[in-house]
Amino acid sequence: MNATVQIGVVMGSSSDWDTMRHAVEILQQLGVPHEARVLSAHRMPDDMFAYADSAAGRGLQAIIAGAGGAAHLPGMLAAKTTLPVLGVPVAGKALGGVDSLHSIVQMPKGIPVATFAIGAAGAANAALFAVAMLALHDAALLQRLQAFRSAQTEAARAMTLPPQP
Ligand code: RP5
Repeated sequence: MNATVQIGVVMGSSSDWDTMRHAVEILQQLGVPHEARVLSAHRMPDDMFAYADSAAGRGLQAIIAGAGGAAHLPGMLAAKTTLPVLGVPVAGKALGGVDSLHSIVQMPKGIPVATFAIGAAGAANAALFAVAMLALHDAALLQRLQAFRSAQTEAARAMTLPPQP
């Protein structure tokens, strides 16, 4: 039997996957039950609302939503659910992701979206933030998060630079 999915990772297009896979990889690495799917605010609005309406009832604890351009997916999900929504701006070709960042971060008062950095770092950090929230009530997950941090610290300490002339 599958564990109850705790984190939903959704994105506006399959073209967002190369960015959003960084969130999924973190969740896989830290053993968080999750799901990932395309869910477009503009191309499939009814599906987006159905997803938001059913998310809490299915046991989800947060939704990570990535989109590019006129990136309405995170904000419209947040409008339809009280679950935490973590927004990831995906970089498009025309405006480099600043358009997506502004679309996601400038929410009206009352409907929050936690907005992360543009691109892969934002996707990974959204997943790490979701893990940190879940770890408040999951000691085993907290241990895995701490081990992840320790490994990252050791990797940084082991970094070297090219020989200097
Ligand atoms: C947005 O439009 C998606 O999130 C994607 O970033 C962007 C382009 O989508 P495609 O035309 O590549 O499907 O809705």
